Parts: sequence; structure tokens; C-alpha cells
Amino acid sequence: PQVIHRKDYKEPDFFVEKVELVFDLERDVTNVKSRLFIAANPARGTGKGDEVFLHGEDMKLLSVALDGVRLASSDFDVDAEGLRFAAPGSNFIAEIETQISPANNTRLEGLYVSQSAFCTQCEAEGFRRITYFPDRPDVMATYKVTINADKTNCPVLLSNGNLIDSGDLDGGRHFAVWEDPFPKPSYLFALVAGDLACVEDSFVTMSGRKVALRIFVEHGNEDRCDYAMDSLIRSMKWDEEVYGLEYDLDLFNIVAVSDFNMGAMENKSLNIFNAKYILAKPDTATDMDYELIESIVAHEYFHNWSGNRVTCRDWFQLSLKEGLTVFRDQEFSADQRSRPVQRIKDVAQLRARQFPEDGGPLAHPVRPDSYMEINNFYTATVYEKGAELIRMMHTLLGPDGYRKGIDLYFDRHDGQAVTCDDFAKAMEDANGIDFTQLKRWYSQAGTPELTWTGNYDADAKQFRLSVSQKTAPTPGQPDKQPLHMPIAIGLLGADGSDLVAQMVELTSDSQEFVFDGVSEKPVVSFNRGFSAPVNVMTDQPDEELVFLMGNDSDAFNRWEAGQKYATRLMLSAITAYEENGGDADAALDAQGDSVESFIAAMGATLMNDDLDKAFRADAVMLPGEEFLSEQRKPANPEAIHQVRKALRKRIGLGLMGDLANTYHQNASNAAFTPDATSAGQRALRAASLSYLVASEKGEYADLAAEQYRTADNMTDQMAALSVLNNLDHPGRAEALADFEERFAKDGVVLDKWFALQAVSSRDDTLARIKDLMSHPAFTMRNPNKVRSLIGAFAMGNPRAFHAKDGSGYEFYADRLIELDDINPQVAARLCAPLGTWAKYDGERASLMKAALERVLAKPEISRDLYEIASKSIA
Ligand code: HT7
Ligand code: ZN
Repeated sequence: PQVIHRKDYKEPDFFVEKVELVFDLERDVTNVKSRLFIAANPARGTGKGDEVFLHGEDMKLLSVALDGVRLASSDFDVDAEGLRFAAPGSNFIAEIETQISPANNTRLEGLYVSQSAFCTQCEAEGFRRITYFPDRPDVMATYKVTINADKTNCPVLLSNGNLIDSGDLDGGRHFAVWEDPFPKPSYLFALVAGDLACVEDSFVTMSGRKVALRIFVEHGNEDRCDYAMDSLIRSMKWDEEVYGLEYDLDLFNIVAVSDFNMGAMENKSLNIFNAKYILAKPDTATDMDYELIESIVAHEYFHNWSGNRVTCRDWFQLSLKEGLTVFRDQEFSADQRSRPVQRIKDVAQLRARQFPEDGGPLAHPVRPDSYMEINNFYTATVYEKGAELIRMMHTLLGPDGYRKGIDLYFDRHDGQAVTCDDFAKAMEDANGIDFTQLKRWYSQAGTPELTWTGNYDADAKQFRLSVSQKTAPTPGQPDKQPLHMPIAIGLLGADGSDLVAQMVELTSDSQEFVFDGVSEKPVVSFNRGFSAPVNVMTDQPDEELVFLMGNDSDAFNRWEAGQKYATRLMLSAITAYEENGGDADAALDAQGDSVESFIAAMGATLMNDDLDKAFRADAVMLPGEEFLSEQRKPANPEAIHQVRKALRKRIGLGLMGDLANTYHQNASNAAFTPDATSAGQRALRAASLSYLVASEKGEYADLAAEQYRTADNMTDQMAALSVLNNLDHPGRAEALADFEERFAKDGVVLDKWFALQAVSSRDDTLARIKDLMSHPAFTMRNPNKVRSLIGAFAMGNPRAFHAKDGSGYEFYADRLIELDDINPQVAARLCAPLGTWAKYDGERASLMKAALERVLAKPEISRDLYEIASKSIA
């Protein structure tokens, strides 16, 4: 496949200023007529006689007419990539008629059928599967869309903008005409038609305009939209208050569909969502689901400005809209809930998803230099590391300077398709500063590693902190340059108070920072709030970590100190386990007092009533198996699993009294509410239950089974079921059977049941997954099902996926090959776990590479899967 390079960007030869589309919707054959008002681009010097190229894939072309004159087939060229003809002038109208087949569109890109409704997904390059068009984000047009469809099957007809006409047609059909006054790129086009229920509310904007808010769902789900609607209203308000940004139309629609390649899509005024991120009521959704709904609804809404009003010039600039919008949604959630807990979640996610990407074969910069398939670049690096880059700008400029930069960016570029450099320039110009070095974060891949040493001079009352940075080579980037980053530092006195709290700016390979007036030898709290997205390599003594766990005024670093201590302890025990022939208990005994002192420090956090319960729940969780695999080469999934399990058992036994008290004291008789305080209470209780069960005292497994039976909400039920899931206790089979029966017809909820079984640590897990593939509710055509059963196995069950005999890899490669013919985008996204072979021992590495070879040998492999598999094996 062809590689596309950022350096080759050229402006379009022709623009499209206005688009008129007429859809005659039928499941098997939909007819699409388009009228494109095309204008030559003066900057390219094009005009009459020059070639016009319109992208198009998987369509039947019926006719082409230019300025009303139908072209003979000899007057145009059409191939698998698009349509070419000579421009009849500098301004002209092209009329094109095509046919597509929504029911056969299993890729879920372009126009497709989900359940019985028609819907679209055009980002990044799906519009070219609907009609011929210059399908690139720097071609922005206004759209007028007419939808004709059967009135019984499709009473609801939606597109972007305002409804300007509707009525009945012959033959039981009807029509609607939508007009979007804002010029937009084709990737923001959307159409939905189906028999959907509607939940309605409204919002009055800061200038007093009333906006109708509608959420469309399958009939029967109307009672599951309240939280999404409430999240939307809070997002609209927050964007006005924090960014001064107001919604710009009188209508905002959301549609929830069951078949969707990703989480949601920000189409102008017609957001389309994976139903999983809309539907919630207490007995079907967990606190985590509520949190995700809130942040994704906000994310898509925020795109109305950061993405739609100001969009990307080309797809290399994807982080312009995604990094900024993730930062915006993270800050929204921090304001709605607990700021430190939100930061802990965001950093944990960055470490779990982005750091491995940055250290592996698929590493790429926030603004990539090349791609084969753009769908493969909707990555944790572009999204989450991109958000960290915006966060660093925010930290360096302060809230007021950041806001000045944002105001200038939107004033200067409203209605344009721009670049990451344009964004940084607005920040620089508004603040009179130079971000030349900071911008290296856009172009340099890899996670920097920082080390520091401290030196206290008691006579001079001076503390010197020496910091150095280094970034390891990544594919295509052997030499790295020093980055500019803010590092928030705290120096703590013996009483736990801050002697110094200051932000320093690291710009060189090595740098010294001097703090004067430090009255005693301090304990260092480094990179508070994770002010820079880096790995910090310095090992602080256990006692200092315990001190920070109990005293740091920065809640993030309190959590971080606990994670560091636990990681160090487990890594050392894993080495001992390997050396002693596989005895996890003996491996922990070999750690001397460390285990006891760690458990005592954790117990102190568990019982510290001055701390928020959600924070305490996070602080008592051990780093996960995937995270530990990242810390050690070769990773030994069995050793990691056994040592972590043994430490959890010791915590359960060591803190049993406190855990049992915490569990019982945090029971609630009040009706479920999804607010952060109640959710924190449930999370702390769930953490306590999981340690009590880990103690292997049978009565606690009974308690979990009892909790499953009596709970009145999904959060408590899932907490119980997740711990039962790894046991042989009869409560497990009972609970799973009950869950399956209750939610047999409820796709979104049943996905939890599939995923639970896929991540079980029981020995029969792979066999069970194979059986579940023939479950009546399972289908490879639904991405949520595939992610729940197959994806969860590879990403959430390292021990089974990496089974020594290669059975996990073999099963997985077969599924990727099968899925590639159905949905290449999803197949490619699921391929990454096989690319981690370099982290494992020789035997596992060769089995993983053999699985990748088999994937690559697939006849007619898609460009999507080919790109990921070939880069992963290199
Ligand atoms: N901008 C969207 C990204 C996207 C997408 C969404 C659904 C299906 C396919 C997609 N391809 C790209 C979602 C977002 O970041 O908000
Ligand atoms: Zn986004």
C-alpha cells in the first residue's frame, strides 16, 4: 500500500463550495444524487481543462454531468480510488448519481444499517463511500440534504443543521430536507433514518438563545437517557463559563446506535454514539459507565468548536482537534468530580495505553509524519499524549495566558482548516512567548526518561536538584533532542508541610535547580500532578515513599508514591519467584520488612477519613499486570500474576479487620445516585471486598455471592461478580447464569458478561471463549461484541493470552484474519497486542511473530491490518 507523507501536503486543486445531496434510502440499494458547486483554487492556478479528482470507493457510478451536460464514459476515468475528469471552467456544477448498499456495509464506514436504522460514519474517509467527492478536511462546503425513505420503517429522518422542509411522497414514503449553514469538511457529514424514540430537553445559551436537545434511541430505551442529557447540558454550560464558547444552532441531536467502530462521532449538530456511551440506568450501568458517558458526551460536544468550527487542514494535524478536545473533556470531568482522582485516572490510562505505544514498534509522534491508513492513527499518542501537550501549555502559560491564547486561536481561525503550528502560534502571539522547543513534543516520539538527584547544604540552607532527561530511539527517529517541560516540585519538611512548592522548566539534557531558604533537609515530591508526561527513574528510599504516601500535599503524588512502592516490591518479588522455582509466598518472604511496611502504609491510607473515598479506593489498588509487564524484560506473565495475587492475599489477611469495617460501614440504604461522592463510597467498598475475597477466607466469597444477589444497582453487582469471576465458588455460576438470563436481549449490558468471562483467571478461560463465540448474542459483525470477548481476552487477560503453548496467540490470529474481511478498521485496532513480542522471552516472541506472519499471509489483507501487522513484526 501507498505511504502518505506529511511533507507532501498540497492545497486542493479545486474546492467545493456547496453540496446538494438527495438520498433514496433502501437497505440493499440506496441511490445518491449529488450536485457539487466546484471552484478552482487560485492558489494552485487551476482552471478549465485541468484534472478534477473526486475520491470514491465501493460504489456503482450511474452518471456524471458537468454544467448540465451528461458525460460519455470516454470523458471520465473511474477506478477503485475515484473519479477523474477535465474541468469545464473555473466554476462549474458537477452532478453525479451513484448506488451503494447500506445493508452489505460491514465495515461500518460510510452509510450502513445498524439494527434497522440507517446511519453514517464519515471520519476519516467514509464520505467517499457515499458519493464521489474531494474527501479531505481542507475542502469545506455548505450542505443541503434531502432524505427520501419508507415512512413506516424510517419515521425519523435526520441530517446536519436545520430542518427546512418535510412531507409525504407516493408509495408510503416521505422526505425531509436539512440545511447546514456552517461550511464543513465531508468527514462531519451525517445522516440517520429509522424508527427511533426521542427524549427531549432544552438549553438556553449565554446570549439567551433556546436550543432544542434531542437524544434518539431504540424504542424501550427512553428511560436510559437522563444521564447523557444531563451531561450534555452541563457540558454546554461549562464551555460557556470556562472557554466563553456558545453553541451556534437551535438544535443539537444525539443518536445512539448498536453497531459502531469507536466511541462516538462529533458530526455537526448530529452526534452519533455507540449506544454503550449513552444508555444508563442504575440497574444496567456501573459508576464507570456513568463517568464514561459524561466525558464522551462532553468530548463530542466540545468538538463543535475544537474540531468543527476550526478543523484540521489534513489528517496529520489530527491532534489539533483530538489532543485539545481530550484536554477539554479531562478538565470538564475534573471540575465535575474530584480533580486529583480525575488526574490519577488520566495518568493511569496514559501509562497503560500510550507509554507502551511510545515504547513499541508502533511509536509515532503526536503529529505523525506518514501513514498508510489514517484510521490507524486514532491512537493514544494522538489523543492522550496530545492532551498532555496542551496541558503543558496550560501549565506554562497559567489559566489566564492559556485562555488568551485560546481566544486568539478561535478568533483568528474560525471557519478555517488549520495546523498544529497555527494553534501553537496563537498561544505564542497572545502571550508574547516562544514555544519553538515545546513544539518538539509534536514531532518527537518516545517517552522521556528523567532522573534526578538532590543535595542539601544545611549551612547555606540551600537545596540543589539536578535533573537530566533522555529519550530512547523510536522507529525512524534514532536521535532525540531535549524537550521543554514544566516540572512541579515540592520540598517537604519533617512535619509533612511544604517548605517549597514551585514549578521549574526543564529545557536541557541536564540542568540544576537551586532552592534557597530551605530550613531543613527535605523530602522531594517530583513532577507533582504529573506536570510532564515522563517516566521518572529515580528510586527514593522506601521510608521516603511511605512519608509521601502519608503527607504529600499533592494528592496525585501521594498516590504515585504508593504505586512506586508497590511496583518496586512486586518487581523484586517477581525476580525472587523466578529464582526460587515458582513459589510466590517465599518470594514475598524474601522481601524482608518491605511487605509489612507497605501493607501498613496502605492500611493507613485506607483508614484515613480526611481523604476522599474515591481517592482511597484508587490508592489501595496495586498496579495492574499489564503495567508490571511493561516494567520488566522479559516480562513473565505467570510470575507477575502469581506474585500480585500472593501480595493481594497478604493485604487481605493483614488488613482484614479494617477492610471488613470499611466494607460494612460503606454500605448504603439510599437509592442509587451516580454522583462522585456516592460512586467513591461504592468504589472503596468494592476495593475492600476484593481484598477480603483475595484473603481466600471462604466466608468472603460467600459475602460476594450475597452482594450479587441483594444489590440494587449494577455497580455493586459487577463488583461482586468480578471477584467471583476468578473463583470456583458456586456463586460464580449462579451469578453468571442470572446475569445472562436478565440481560439476554440487552446487547450493551450483555457485553459486560462476555468481557468478564474473557478476563477470568480460571484455567478454562480460552475454552469458554471459544464456546461463547457460538452464543446466540455473539456476532463478529458487532464491534462491541468483538471487543468484549476477543479484545478483552488479549488486553485484559495477559496470563491466558500469553500461555506458554501459544494457544492464546493462535486463537487470536485466527480471529484477526476472520475479522479483516468483515471490518478491517476494528481488526487493525485489535492487532497491537501481538506487536509486543519484543518484551517477552524467546519462545513467546517467536510464537507471537509466527502469529503475525500468519496474519500477514492472509490473501487480500486490508491496508488497515497490513500496516499494523507489518510494522509490528519489524
Ligand atoms: N472524531 C471521532 C474519531 C473517529 C471515529 C469515531 C467513530 C467511528 C469511527 C471513527 N473514526 C474516527 C471521535 C472522537 O474523537 O471524538
Ligand atoms: Zn474526539
